[in-house]
Amino acid sequence: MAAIDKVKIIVVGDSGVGKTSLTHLICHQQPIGNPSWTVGCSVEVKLHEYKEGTPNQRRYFIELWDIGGSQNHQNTRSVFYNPTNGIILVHDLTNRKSQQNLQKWLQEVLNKDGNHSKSKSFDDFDPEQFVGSTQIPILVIATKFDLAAEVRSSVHRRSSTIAEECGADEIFLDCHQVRSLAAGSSSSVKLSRFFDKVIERRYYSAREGISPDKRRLPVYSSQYSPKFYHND
Ligand SMILES: Nc1nc2c(ncn2[C@@H]2O[C@H](COP(=O)(O)OP(=O)(O)OP(=O)(O)O)[C@@H](O)[C@H]2O)c(=O)[nH]1
Ligand SMILES: [Mg+2]
Repeated sequence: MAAIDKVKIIVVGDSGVGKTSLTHLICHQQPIGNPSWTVGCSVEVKLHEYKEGTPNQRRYFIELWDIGGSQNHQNTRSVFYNPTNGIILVHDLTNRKSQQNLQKWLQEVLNKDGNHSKSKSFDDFDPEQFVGSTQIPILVIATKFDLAAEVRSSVHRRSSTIAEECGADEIFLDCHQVRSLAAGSSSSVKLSRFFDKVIERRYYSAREGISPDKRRLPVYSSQYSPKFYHND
């Protein structure tokens, strides 16, 4: 039997936003009861069917690297970042600061990627530019949807600024509910599409010289107009 290829995805965000709960739900299809703070990093694996339901369907391992968000480990966790094939940015809908901090997280991950040593100061950081140049697929996940009455009641759920700037999809969910990622739900479809994108970039990208499907490579930066930051 042929070996199964894998991709590595980094899961980052502030401590307590629910990264471990989310990772567990994705990989085990059941909620984790009482997660403890992640020290360092914990890796979970999921089997994913790439382009499921098409003649090109193929099985891949998705490695989710759940990074402990505590400030105390900021200096040591960069060893987990390089290389990475995709990034999941997690914020908590009951904690606005955690959303604002995603810009810092993205910068931290991309700076340590090895290709971006000429990075500028935090103030100069432009997610659109970085994402456009790295072409690493990004997904934004907003947790604690069950506790965010305001967001739940709005008909047109607004994506976070960082998701718009990165041209990334955003998923809103309650990590305690299996049905949050039930097969066929819009969240599950978005997640699956993100995994496909990561695999496509890693194994079918033009840069790798094996591109059976160039036309479908996603373009991240050009389709979004520049936006300024705001705090609401
Ligand atoms: N109500 C609710 N609670 C959640 C949700 N997701 C996570 N939690 C809770 O939030 C707390 C922190 O969750 P973790 O998954 O440990 O957070 P983390 O991001 O891994 O934190 P660090 O490991 O410190 O970086 C736990 O008590 C979870 O049960 C959610 O969607 N809804
Ligand atoms: Mg954790």
